[in-house]
This record gives sequence, structure tokens and C-alpha cells, in this order.
Amino acid sequence: MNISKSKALFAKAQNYIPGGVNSPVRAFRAVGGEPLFIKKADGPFIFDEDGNKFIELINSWGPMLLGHNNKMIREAILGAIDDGTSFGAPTAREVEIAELIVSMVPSVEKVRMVNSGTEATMSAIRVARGFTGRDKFIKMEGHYHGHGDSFLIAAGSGAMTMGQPDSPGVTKGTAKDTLIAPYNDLDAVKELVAANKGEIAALILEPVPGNMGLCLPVPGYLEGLREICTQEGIILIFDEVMTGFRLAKGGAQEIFGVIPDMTTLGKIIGGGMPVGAYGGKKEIMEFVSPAGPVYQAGTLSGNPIAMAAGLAMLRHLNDTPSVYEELNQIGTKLTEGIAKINRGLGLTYTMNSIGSMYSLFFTKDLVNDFYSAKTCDTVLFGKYFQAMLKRGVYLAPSQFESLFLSTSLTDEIINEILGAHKEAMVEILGL
Ligand code: KE4
Repeated sequence: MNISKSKALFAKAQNYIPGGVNSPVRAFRAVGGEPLFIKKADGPFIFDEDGNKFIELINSWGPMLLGHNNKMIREAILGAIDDGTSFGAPTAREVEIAELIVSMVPSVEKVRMVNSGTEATMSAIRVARGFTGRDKFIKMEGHYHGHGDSFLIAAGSGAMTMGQPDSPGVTKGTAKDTLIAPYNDLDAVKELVAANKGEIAALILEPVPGNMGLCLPVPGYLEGLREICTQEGIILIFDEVMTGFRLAKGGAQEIFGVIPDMTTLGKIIGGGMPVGAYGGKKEIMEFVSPAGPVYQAGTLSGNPIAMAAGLAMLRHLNDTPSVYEELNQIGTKLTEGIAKINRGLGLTYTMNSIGSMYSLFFTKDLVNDFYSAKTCDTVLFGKYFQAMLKRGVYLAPSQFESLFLSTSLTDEIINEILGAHKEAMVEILGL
């Protein structure tokens, strides 16, 4: 495969950008080789600068639920651009998208738009602290809530991929207020609560974590967290930046029937444009400035072009619930196809999946927390990644990321992915 233009761009990029990329996981450090520079994308395909075409299963790390370059979203953006790109003043679209989010996400009674998932989670924790007057919060090992200082302790995603779950630069003063529990372990949360009685403002988690690779909540876990938080006056925050609008209109909280006090959102909400949001119960959100004393602001929050894209996406999802049946069928076809091939090859690698999200783990252990995810053979994963890439399938360049499917995956394309998977497994395992 000719990747000369990507190689030249990567060499040049490293003169001006740390590691040559604007987000670490893109650098292919965990899978070897050099990153491909993408020129364009359409439907299920991405095309690099050298003209190589790939079926891709990252979908910009989640936003492209309807595939790339969706006509409806493109037209919404083009339709908005003639009126200007940013005003720094309230607009009608912000009211409309807020009303729509409130109608779609069960826990959200009021919502504030920001520009990324990181901003959403940082703000949500600050509001929870302001509302409760408490300083500490609980996060789960291996969960990733963006790069806000207080979250970069035992963090997943790129931090886990790069072997830096605890980042330098985060002060001891900050870290002391971040309490860590293993995911799927209610007793560990109960112990933290007992040891920090009356001091914990919030508990934040990915209800269905995608940042250790995809893991699922064990039966009763989310319900147990809800009960503990209700009893202790702890704000339960579901970080649904990945799962929001993907697993269902109302995200994981709709699927599992557990309603948090606050929810953070991102990715799909912007239809591919930079948008995040945080929302929750009225009495909590009324603490946000200028309604209340907790300050949070943003020059480009509610940007009219981003709102146009987000509105087009959310209106479509709200008006077309069949999208979720379609996504679930696509997910089932692909994951059952992979499982069948693996069985046929006598392989027992673990695969976790839900709806249009899945991860194939290069371990035979059940993967439902940080420690079990760490048993994966990441070197073998790197070989699998490269073997799939040379067969025209572009996966997330890390074992500790979920894959994201879109409605643009036809049966024919699914079969192409399955064919590449079988050949790749035979190649890397010498079968
Ligand atoms: P952003 O700041 O990247 O928009 O969102 C942060 C975030 C918050 N919460 C969850 C559950 C997330 O998954 C993310 C970001 N996800 C990663 C992929 N694991 C973004 C990709 C990247 O870091 O390049």
C-alpha cells in the first residue's frame, strides 16, 4: 500500500504538532507503523492522502452514527453558513436543540451546550460540587471523561493506551479529591462512601464504558449505584458522551432504566461538529451561571453552525426510532459473524458488544473492568490492526477503545469486514 504522502505529512507534522497529531491515540503508537492522513470520508469509507480506501469502524470516535458526509447534515451546515459562523449571542437553534435534548434524554430537565465532552464533564463535576458544597468525587478505574485534570487519574482511552492513566501535571491537591473504584464493584463504592462520609459531591461513570474497550455493567450494578447516591445525597453523573444518542434516543439510561441526576453528552450531539453538553435535574442546573453561582462559559458554545448540524442529527434520530433497530441489527450481524469465524478457527477471544458498539479483546478472560482489560495481548492486537488495515479495514488503533458502527454498513460491506477478519486471524496466528 502506497502511503508516501501520509509519511511525508507525518514527518512534517512532527515539526509543529506534539507527536504530529492533535489527539494522542491517532498517532498509531499502540499499533505500530505511522498514522494515515485522511483526506475525505463518505458513508462507511475513509480515503487517505495517497488515495487508499478503507471501510472504517471508528466513525470519528462515535459521532458518525449515520456514516460520513451524511447529505442531510451537510445540507444543514451549508444552509446555515450563509447567515454567518458565530455570533456569541443567543440563537433560536440553541433553544430548539435544548428542547429536543430534554425530550430525548430522561435525566435532562435543563441543559447547557459546550464544545467538547471534556468541557461537559469538567463542568458537571463543578456544578455537583457547587450544589452539594462537597469537594470529592468518585470515578471508575479505566473510565475516560476527557482530559480535565481531576479525571486523569486511572483514566482509560488514550491515557491507558499510552500507559499514562495517571498523567504528570495533575497536582496532588487536585488528585486528592478524586476517589477511584473498580468498575462493576458496588462494595468498593460503599467502602469509599463510608470512608468519606458527607464529603463526596458526585459519582461519575461511563454506564457502558468504551474506554477500556467496551465493557458492560453487571446486572444490578447501575441500580446499586443509583441507590447509594440517593441515600448519600451524592450526584450520580452518567457520562454518555459515547453512548448518548447511540444506544438509544435516551442513551444507556433509557436502555438500563437507571436515571442519573446529571448526564454529559458529546460526539453524536454535534453531528460531527464540536459540541458537548451537560444537563440534569432542574434544581441542580439552576446552580449554573447566570441562573446560579457556579461559573461556566464558552466563546463558541451553541455555535450556530454546530447547532445546525446537531439539530439535523438529533431531529432525525428523534423522528426515526427505526435507526436503532437498524443499528442493532448491523451490530448483531457483524459481531455474530466474527464470533462464528473465531469458533471455526478454534479461537476463544472475548468479545463484548451492545447495539452498534463492540470490542474484540485479545484475551480469553471475561473483560468487565480495568484489570481484566489489562490482560489483553496488546502486541497481538497491533498485529491484528495492521493485518486488517492492509485488507482495507480501518479499526480503532488501540485495544482500549470501542468500535462504532453506522447505518451505512450494508450486508455486502459487513461480509467484506468478516472476510478480512478471517484472513487477518489466520495470518497473525499462523493458522
Ligand atoms: P472529548 O473532549 O474528546 O470531546 O470527549 C471526552 C470524552 C468524555 N467522555 C467519554 C466517555 C469519552 O469517550 C470521551 C472521548 N472519547 C475519546 C475516545 N475514547 C475521544 C478520542 C480521542 O481522545 O482522540
